[in-house]
Amino acid sequence: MVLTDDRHPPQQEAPFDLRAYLAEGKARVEDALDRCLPITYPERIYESMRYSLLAGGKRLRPILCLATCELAGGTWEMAMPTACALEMLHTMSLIHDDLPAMDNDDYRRGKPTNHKVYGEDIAILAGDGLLAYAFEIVADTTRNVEPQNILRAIARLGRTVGAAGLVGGQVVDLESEGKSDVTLETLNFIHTHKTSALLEASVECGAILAGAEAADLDRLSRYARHIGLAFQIIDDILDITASKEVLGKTAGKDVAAGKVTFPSLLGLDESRRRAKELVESAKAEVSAFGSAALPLVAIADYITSRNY
Ligand code: GRG
Repeated sequence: MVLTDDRHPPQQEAPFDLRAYLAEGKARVEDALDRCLPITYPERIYESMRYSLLAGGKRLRPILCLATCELAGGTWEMAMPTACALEMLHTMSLIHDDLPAMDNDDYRRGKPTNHKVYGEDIAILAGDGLLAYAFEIVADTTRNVEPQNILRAIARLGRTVGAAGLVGGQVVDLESEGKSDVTLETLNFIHTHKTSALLEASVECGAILAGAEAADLDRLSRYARHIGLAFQIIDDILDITASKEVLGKTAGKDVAAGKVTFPSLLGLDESRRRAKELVESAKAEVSAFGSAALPLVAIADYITSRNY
């Protein structure tokens, strides 16, 4: 069944309480993450994995996955293992990104980075442990979902973190370091692969698990691509305008490293304008879902209004 219905004009919407929605999503995801990764022998690696996984963060990726599963006719329970997997993959990428061989950062989610606490060797392994566990948890604990849809979600996650996604984006980012002639096209490649890819997978996996039709999935993919790029543009802006205390990570790193970013290429005002334009395009994509898309519409707006 295609979920959109263009025959009816949009109804007057009831106000949607995004703050309560995000708080509930975050609490449910954090409870599931806490329960799925108990400390066992060898304790140090589990402690290191839990240190970063349970360090906070907005939990935007898992919440998007829960939201699209519900939009497509499923439940939060059906999507919770995949939501946890997305947060594990995201956390893994942050741990590895912060390593001295990559971005070399000391501070993340308001705390010292994983390698600062556990050492580089354990931090690498904590990332690896989270990467592997993400796939195990989806395959092992997903309930009330068609097996072929679980397989599709697993494949979607694999494509997202590999060379076609996060790894590829990170490689081009590393290659671009210290270069002043990085083009907007290259910057778009980096951002769509490093950042948008996981947000896109979050949106798509929820809908895949609920068995969404191809046309609905396409619409959701386009929504995700727009919010993913907007998210990274705002990230670039916040690196310049926000403080370390608010961000929970080192501020001003891009400028200090001479990194080419959206604000460095286009200026702050034009970058903000582009992010807003992308958010409007994202909202337009999901408007045909009517009130079922209220969480996605509100999350799109939140992306440009967030301050961390
Ligand atoms: C090892 C398979 C493998 C992949 C890793 C290191 C790497 C390849 C990719 C780097 C990806 C990366 C760190 C992108 C930055 C994405 C980003 C904007 C992170 C900040 O996300 P928020 O603001 O953070 O949602 P919180 O803390 O709120 O979750």
